[in-house]
Amino acid sequence: MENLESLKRTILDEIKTADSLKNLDDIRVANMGKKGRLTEMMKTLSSLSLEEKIALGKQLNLVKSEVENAILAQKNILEEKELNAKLAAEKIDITLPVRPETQGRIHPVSKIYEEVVAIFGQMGFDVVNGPDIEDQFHNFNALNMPANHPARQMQDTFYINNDPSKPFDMDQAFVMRTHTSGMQIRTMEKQQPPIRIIAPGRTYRSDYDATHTPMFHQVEGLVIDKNITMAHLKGCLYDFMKAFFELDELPVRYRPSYFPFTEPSAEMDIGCLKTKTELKIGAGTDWLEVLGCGMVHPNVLRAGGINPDEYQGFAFGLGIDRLAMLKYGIPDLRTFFESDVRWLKHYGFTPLDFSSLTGGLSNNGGLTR
Ligand code: 2NM
Repeated sequence: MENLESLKRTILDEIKTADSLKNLDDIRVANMGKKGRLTEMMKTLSSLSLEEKIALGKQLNLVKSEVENAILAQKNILEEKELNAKLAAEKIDITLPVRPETQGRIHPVSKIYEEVVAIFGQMGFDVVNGPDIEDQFHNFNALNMPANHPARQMQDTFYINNDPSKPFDMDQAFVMRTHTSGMQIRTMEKQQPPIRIIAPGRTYRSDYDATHTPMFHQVEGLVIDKNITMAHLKGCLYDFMKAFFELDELPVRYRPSYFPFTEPSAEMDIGCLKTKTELKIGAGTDWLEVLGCGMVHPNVLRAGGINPDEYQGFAFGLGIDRLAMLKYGIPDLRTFFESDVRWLKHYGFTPLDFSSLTGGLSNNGGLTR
């Protein structure tokens, strides 16, 4: 009995000082395993008298359960310790600011795109996207631009031979879309009014100088419902321009114009002051053209499957690249697409100043562009 009592104390001490789960398991095996100390003692019981067997057996079982409990308790302690050590080692300080050496920049075109989507999104417009390669029906015919319309000529439009096994056929050819209006037609085909969408994306025309590149970015908008008038067009675009240039007051004017797909058509100008070195928007005696717009031509509504006697709509188109040039004072459009990292570092934006109306639209906070 003395023996068992002191063995028990030794084992419990060993358990208490075990400093790893491995160490603890070794102790378990050394005492309760097949050849463990307590197991060996159990084996000796068979050689004892019945009375001794009962007495020592009882003692041994008590010791065994005491040891088992001690192992469990120590196991819990060690597991918790190991978990805490692991957590401490893997700790991430999420309060650390973004590394200042971040090199990536958001292109001004992407920035303006985000801003335009944020403003029209807030007004309740949905964004629709579509293919850069269009068929001529969606790019021209449905937009009241029949065959032989001047804008369809080779000089302006990139035509694509859509069947390489046959000679080029001007009538069957696809085109690189010259505007995103095809998406307005597709939307009308799918959905009856009310319609309120913007269609942003890349557009293509055969043109190249300081203010024209063969690929450029457009956002077009379309609103169709019962009793839509030119007053809705004017209010909507006025609100947009004020939000976009972040001005409470902005002089605007609409000049009569011509587009095949709208009647009447207009161009919108905003008031500005042009000096030798600067362009100040929102004040002064000069005017700056910012977009084209008009009431959707009845032929266009019909082509989209909408009855012009029941519904009216307005539409507009604006150039994202041109807006970026104006807002950030970038003089040459060609530099937008040269992928010069020094240019991007100068005119680009850090990824964290994303655009929302609640966050202050351009959200520069006077920091890095
Ligand atoms: C512009 C100017 C005026 C326009 C028209 C349409 C459609 F498909 F609804 F008829 N979409 N976009 C439009 C109208 C575009 O860009 C200068």
